[in-house]
Amino acid sequence: MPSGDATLPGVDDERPDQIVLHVDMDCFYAACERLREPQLRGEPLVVGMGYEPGDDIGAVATASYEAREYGVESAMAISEALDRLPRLDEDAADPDESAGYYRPVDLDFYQSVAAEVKAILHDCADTVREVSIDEAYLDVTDRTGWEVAEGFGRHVKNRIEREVGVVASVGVAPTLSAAKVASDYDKPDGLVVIEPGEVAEFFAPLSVEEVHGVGPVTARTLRELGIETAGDLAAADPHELVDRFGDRGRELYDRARGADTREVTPTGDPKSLSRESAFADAVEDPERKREQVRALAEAVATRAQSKGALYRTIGVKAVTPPYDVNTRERSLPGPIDDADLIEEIALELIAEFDDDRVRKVGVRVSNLEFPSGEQARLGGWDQDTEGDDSEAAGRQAESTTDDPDRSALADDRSGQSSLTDF
Ligand code: DCP
Ligand code: MG
Repeated sequence: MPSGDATLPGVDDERPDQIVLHVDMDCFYAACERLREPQLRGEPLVVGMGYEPGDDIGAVATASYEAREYGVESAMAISEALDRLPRLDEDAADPDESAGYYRPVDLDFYQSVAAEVKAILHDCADTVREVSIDEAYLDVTDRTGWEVAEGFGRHVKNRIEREVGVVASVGVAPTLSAAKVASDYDKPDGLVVIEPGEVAEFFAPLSVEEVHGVGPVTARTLRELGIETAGDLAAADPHELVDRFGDRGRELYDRARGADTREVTPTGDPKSLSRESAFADAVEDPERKREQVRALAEAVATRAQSKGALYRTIGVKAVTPPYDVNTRERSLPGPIDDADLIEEIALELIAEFDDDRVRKVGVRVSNLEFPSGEQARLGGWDQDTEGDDSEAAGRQAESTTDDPDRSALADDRSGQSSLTDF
């Protein structure tokens, strides 16, 4: 829920009761290649997607940190990478010092390595949220304490390195977004702990791009407003940000202050499915609200059906100015899959707000069941991470992934999308 203006930066919105560990492997595909070709250790190494040995087609999937020194970056064309870092003639008697190794992507192998890492992570925490092939959040609240959190982080890092042979960067913090920033802060081979109460302070000097949800377009606009750092963003007038960016402005402001009340939810079955949508201006006309609710109800029903989900609870959300989030829900005697009923109940529930000015409406189904067991198989180490569907709630249009972090990259394209939980 959005925090009030009176909240001290970061303090009340953190969850000091929660210890989150974020793990992100260093130059993961390159690290995997080095497992089977140890002679590549310490060398500039580029792993190319759609790359064939000896060719100059494809794009860089990742580059070792040695290759990054030459300006080679993920997603760069291989031809461009070759301009910056020529391919080493591996048969030459006298190898060129300023050339590098190139290897094609072998996803099956990387997935087998990722599975070994994943097994260790599950051993180190009860709740693990896998967000991509090389990245996961762990809730380690019950496994450690703040006094010894650094040691715990080191233990996880050491186990991965010793048992699998690849290096992870680890961040420990009271929130998911801070843990992610922490793991990235001292890459490669990083271990950074941000303690409760220190998140806003830690964020302050970081550039705005580091704030969860700020893409290049938003960053440019923020710079035009004189906002360069997360600290500038945290100190900005939230109303001005809302005028400029809609609801997202408020969310970015909250994130810059370190506010993040999300919990680590396991990969796999979502707890709820929701869709929400903001009006350009607050709307009073009940018919316009109903129209929006009908569309959202249909979208949620379709979504639930595609996931094989039955639901027992149907809810709506109405955000009234300035930022009051009102939710209403109704539970049914048993689990159902009935699009008409979602619409009917959602319309009944939203009627309570007929006379209110409403900035945003949402529809949600919860108390989910997956009778076919389909979902459990879908939730994997890779991109299909629906565990916390709330993050996807703001994006009415389907995007390629519901992973909170990756989806945030798309924010610049999604206009008035919302990162808020519902
Ligand atoms: N990847 C890809 N294409 C991209 C980005 C990443 O194929 N545009 C693949 C290759 C990476 C892996 O995903 O090895 C993990 O992505 P990361 O963003 O975590 O990048 P790395 O692990 O390679 O490097 P870092 O040390 O910065 O985490
Ligand atoms: Mg990585």
